[in-house]
Amino acid sequence: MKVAVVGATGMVGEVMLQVLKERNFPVTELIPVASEKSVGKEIEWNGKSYKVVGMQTAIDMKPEIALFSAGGQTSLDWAPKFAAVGTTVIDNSSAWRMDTTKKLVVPEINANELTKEDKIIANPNCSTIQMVMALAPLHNKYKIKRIVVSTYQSITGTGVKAVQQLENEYNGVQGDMAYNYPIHRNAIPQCDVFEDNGYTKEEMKLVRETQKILNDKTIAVTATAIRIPVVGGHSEAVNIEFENDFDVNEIREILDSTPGIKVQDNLKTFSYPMPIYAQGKNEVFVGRIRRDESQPNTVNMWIVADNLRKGAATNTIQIGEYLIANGLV
Ligand code: 11C
Repeated sequence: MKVAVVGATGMVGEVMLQVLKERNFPVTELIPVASEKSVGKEIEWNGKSYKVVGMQTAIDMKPEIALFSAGGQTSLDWAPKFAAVGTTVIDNSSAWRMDTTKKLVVPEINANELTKEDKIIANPNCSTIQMVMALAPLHNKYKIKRIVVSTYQSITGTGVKAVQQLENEYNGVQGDMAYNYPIHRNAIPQCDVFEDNGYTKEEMKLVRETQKILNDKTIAVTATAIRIPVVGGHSEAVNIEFENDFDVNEIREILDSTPGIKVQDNLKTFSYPMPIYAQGKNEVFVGRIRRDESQPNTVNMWIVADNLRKGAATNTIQIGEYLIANGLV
């Protein structure tokens, strides 16, 4: 496969290149693509050196697959141009996720919706992916009525400027701010911009994308998204009310046997997921699974994943793997 990585020099782009290599993605020709200021730069990948090219050059090379992580506007402007030359675009931005003509895919859940005609495929938001990974098998078994989620999100979700801000504050150095406030020793109750209803975009992504991926608009979701000074991944405290009753051990068994999920839930050994250990891993980690004793048919759990991996690069590449395995590209 001729594979373009659009946004190759960005934070997610770099992880995409790493994951492509780790998973032996069948790349015959790699096309690293970035904005004009990075064009001509050399990058090393899998023992070879590649020159970064611009968008139009990449389109002229007609890649079979383009993995996009270059922001929403870039994707709106350029993904259709790749699609027009026959490239299948898998896009990591929010640009196409809620477009009713585009699929929003977590391969373990709904890759079977994909067809050869899908030329622009949307990758969900990181905080949504890790949550629905744990919820989908439970929804199938017990039917979810309502989800209350609070997130504790890594600064890597904001990008390299935020990582720099934390480092500067930690080292007592003045520098550019990615956030309106200090992030070191802080928790900021704002991820992304506010919508008219008083929720942030990140919170509303958890509502809308969950309903779309689980293909059920009746699921009620309410979210609070918090940025914390952590780099390894996003954590989520999730309260789930089902239509039907459940057994907590059965929930553990269902999650444990779901591909892509690892249950870490042993109180005797203080085993529970944490971002410091999720960093660099492709799985979604689930623990602190316990019945909500305040109301019927309700469970609490703690879900952690590396937002740059399963939340972004790994999920995008898994979509590509599915397309190839099923002859859809
Ligand atoms: C964050 N979830 O951690 C965001 C980053 O819609 O793809 C990714 C934004 C997106 O702030």
